[in-house]
Amino acid sequence: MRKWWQDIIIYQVYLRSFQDGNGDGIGDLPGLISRLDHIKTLGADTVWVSPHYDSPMDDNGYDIRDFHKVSPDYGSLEDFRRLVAEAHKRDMKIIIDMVLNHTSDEHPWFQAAKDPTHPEHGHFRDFYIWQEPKWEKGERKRPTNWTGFFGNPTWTYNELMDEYYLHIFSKKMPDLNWRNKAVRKAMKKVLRFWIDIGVDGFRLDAANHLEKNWDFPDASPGYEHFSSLPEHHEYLQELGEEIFEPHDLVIIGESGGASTKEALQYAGFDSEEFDMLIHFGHCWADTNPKNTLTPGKWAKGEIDVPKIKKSFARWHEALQGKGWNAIYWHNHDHPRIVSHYGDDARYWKESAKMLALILYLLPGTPIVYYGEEIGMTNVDYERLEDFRDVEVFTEYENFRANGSSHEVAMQALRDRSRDNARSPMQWNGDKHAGFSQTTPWMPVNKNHVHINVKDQLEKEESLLKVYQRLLSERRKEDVAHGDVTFFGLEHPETFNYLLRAKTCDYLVLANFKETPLEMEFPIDPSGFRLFLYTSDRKRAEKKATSFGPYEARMYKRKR
Ligand code: TEU
Ligand code: CA
Repeated sequence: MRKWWQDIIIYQVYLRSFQDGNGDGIGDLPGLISRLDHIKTLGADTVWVSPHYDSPMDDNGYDIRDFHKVSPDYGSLEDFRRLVAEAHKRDMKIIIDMVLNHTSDEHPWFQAAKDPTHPEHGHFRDFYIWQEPKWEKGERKRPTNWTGFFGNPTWTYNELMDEYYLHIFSKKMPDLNWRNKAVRKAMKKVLRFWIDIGVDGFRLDAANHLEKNWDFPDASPGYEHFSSLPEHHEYLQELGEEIFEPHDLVIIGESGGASTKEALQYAGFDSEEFDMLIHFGHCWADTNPKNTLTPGKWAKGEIDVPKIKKSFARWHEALQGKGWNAIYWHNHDHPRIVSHYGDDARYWKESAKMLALILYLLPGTPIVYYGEEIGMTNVDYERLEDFRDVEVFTEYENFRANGSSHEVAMQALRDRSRDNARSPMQWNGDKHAGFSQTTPWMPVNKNHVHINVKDQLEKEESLLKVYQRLLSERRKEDVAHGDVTFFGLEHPETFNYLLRAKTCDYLVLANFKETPLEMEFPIDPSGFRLFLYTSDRKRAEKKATSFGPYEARMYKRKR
């Protein structure tokens, strides 16, 4: 049976940077409402809004202080209700970001938990994860040597408690204890609150981290002790059964590093956990393990194109006919896709179009990240103080401690930091890019003078127009439910596939790299007409076998 969320096209909005509605330099709900029509014109019909809740903003709202309140930065509950109403009026849906794994340390639950004299301490203490210090040679030590996702130790000492609390993200984001039934009950209440307001679904943040290994063994960084442990599925099933299933919601779970072994458990049609999954299988296919100065995701290396293709192919295969895939290039935790997998200088336009063409004719539910449709690039900041992300500052210190120079550390931030994808939306070429009347909370990219929505709406050949065409084509031909055959998964440069849609077939051929390429057509191209392309039309039309830098073509054949 077909579900409504199989036919949606999602647009992810990073609220803080999308549109300032009241002139304080911060994106907000009224601003978003005023831009719903842009999203609709693009061809998307569902908005995933990053956390809008009251928060001290240590991690831009992923640190929630009050689940039932809208951050004054973003507006009021009234504004939120208006967003839902305005979206529904346009036949659009609203998905909100829900953080289950942790709260802010300023949340009343944690305030009570950390203070033995608080009247409700008894009830709230075990909402979080406390451990006694380890003592070594008379010195107080952390319970384990784990490192969290922002590059810092996962334990912070609390004097009142004389114990450490666990936080796999920043120290202002204590982890909730999902083994505690009262926590699960409290979070269900939160979910119901927003369902009653009328949201159409949730994107569940960091959903595979809910369970921890309470033996607390030493391990560095130790991710395996707080990621993807079997019990987290039980918590998600409980939520699914009691909350998600009875309401006709769409649930998108974020489960970084999830393997296809878990595909059906998460996103199978019979599963009660998610409807679709965000797993990042194709997102960091260009790391360099030899780089010890700025290691891990920070180490930029050669792009492994087969790895990207195989991830799409593997997930497609795992869920085909049995579950549902989300398709996306990136989100607010990654570099901008054109800078990351394309080229944001000489071949900006070609590579951005190539990336769009190869992604948006794949089956599943697409998620377009704001600014992707105009080819927004990584930030151009020269100074550390232009960055905003909590992670940037711990990691900068780590890089310096590893021995990297200031310049090397800064380059790693410009290449890989999450701030790359969080700069203000580039609506036009004005001083603040049409994002705000005043200096934005985070500097706009200088390239907004030539990369912006206004300009691309006026130009027939723009990237934005390609997005519009692709998304409308997808809808018309029911590509979400199409059948894909990948070609040449081992080939280091091509990205080729055939998509069988409702009434026609699409042949997508691409050179993923800058170096020109000779490529044989993987199937007989007779009957196919060129439909979308990134460069020289004449050459492409002739079905030439030579592909220029980042050249991609999409051919179409009626069946
Ligand atoms: O990110 C989650 C996240 O980064 C990890 O859960 C991920 O699984 C890990 O890197 C393994 O690859 C989400 C949000 O998207 C992010 O912006 C927040 O900072 C974070 O949760 C904390 O709420
Ligand atoms: Ca504002």
